[in-house]
Amino acid sequence: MTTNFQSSQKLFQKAIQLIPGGVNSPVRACKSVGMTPAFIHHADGCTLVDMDGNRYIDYVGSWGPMILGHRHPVVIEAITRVLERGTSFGAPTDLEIELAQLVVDAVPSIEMVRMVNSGTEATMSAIRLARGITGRDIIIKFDGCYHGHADALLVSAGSGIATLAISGSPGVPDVIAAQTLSLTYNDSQSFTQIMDRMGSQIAAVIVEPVAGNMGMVPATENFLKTLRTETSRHGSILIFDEVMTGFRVAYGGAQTLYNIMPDLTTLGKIIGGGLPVGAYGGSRDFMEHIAPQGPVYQAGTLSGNPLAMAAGIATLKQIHTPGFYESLDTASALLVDGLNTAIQEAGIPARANHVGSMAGLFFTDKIVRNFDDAKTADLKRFSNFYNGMLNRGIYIAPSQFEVLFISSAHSTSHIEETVHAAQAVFKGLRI
Ligand code: KE4
Repeated sequence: MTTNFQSSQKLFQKAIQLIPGGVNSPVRACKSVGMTPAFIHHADGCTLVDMDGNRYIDYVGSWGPMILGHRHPVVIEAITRVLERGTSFGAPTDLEIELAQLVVDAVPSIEMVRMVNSGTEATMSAIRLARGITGRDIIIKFDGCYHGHADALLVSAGSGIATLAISGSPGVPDVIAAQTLSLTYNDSQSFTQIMDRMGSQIAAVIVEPVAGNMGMVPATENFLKTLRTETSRHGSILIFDEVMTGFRVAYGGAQTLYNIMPDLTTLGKIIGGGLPVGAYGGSRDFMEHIAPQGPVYQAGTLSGNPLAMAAGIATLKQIHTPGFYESLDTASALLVDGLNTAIQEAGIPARANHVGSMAGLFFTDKIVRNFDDAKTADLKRFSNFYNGMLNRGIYIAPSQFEVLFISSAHSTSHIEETVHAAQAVFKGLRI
């Protein structure tokens, strides 16, 4: 049982004097679950330790990058080795070629790739490239999907926007927001109707192939096939935002699970192994539009940073080993089956699911297919679940509209301990 948060609370009081909301990313503030955040001292494997010495089994995994768990030896060794060469040169290195080659070999729709420093930069750049190639302005996204905080994409977004129950953001000019249509996820019919009406004006359609920012909501195969067919028909660019799903749900990303090839793919999280990396890639023909080869501008001081490249290379090499994803899937199924059994025993309206090592838990008895379904979840009950689990040493995302990540560091006993804690907490959530 977690005993005290005194050090974290003292630090939070200092942090809010200096940093907006005391955090450098809103969802970390734990506002939606009525908490102040635990300040983390260190991590190892699947365990986090906060500043008060409380230990947690970690299912946030830095919001996705830590598929190997924290401080995996091969990652630490790679960073340490490259550190001997320096930290940043602002010039090309062999390491960027090595990571680019790993990405090109892994992701079937990518022939060329540009490294950036975050998922936001990746999606923002992919949208600019799509607009540059097509000469069109309007883009389509889907309610509840989150693609980072670029102006064009903060419309009806998921993740922190959904968590804070805000529709978009002040500061995004109406003229910019007006260029973004946000439609219903998994609704092929409404998408087709819009494309029939204005497909020739659509620069790009961007989608999370397995949504992880409204909770975990997989796309139906029919929906993704419709996006592919309609964008091809109208000359629009299809972008799979695989910042979360890339190398997570499969080594080649969700596009290899569905066998549907987007025109552009955005990546992040796992390819940086815990250091800041994003990337966008696609066919040579498309990517050669990017400066300095082509006219579409995009740049970054720390893009391709040697330490981040080293962490990404080590991570991808380590996860591209026989049986890695199968064992992750087994562990994830053990967790989800355990949670669903505990839910049934407690008789509460909730449901867990997973795609590979991305798991979701909704406090609603509806089958969740889109953001409106997700919003039927009982947020108070989620908040009580969150607090109960944290007090039992289980660290999940402080939002109903996020997912749980399982790493190769989560052993069967960690999963069993998690299910045991959930059994106790679910019982306390009975109506
Ligand atoms: P970043 O700019 O945060 O690196 O990536 C933005 C992004 C883009 N696309 C997808 C599918 C994403 O999930 C994200 C970021 N994910 C959130 C968690 N749901 C990051 C956590 C946070 O905002 O602090």
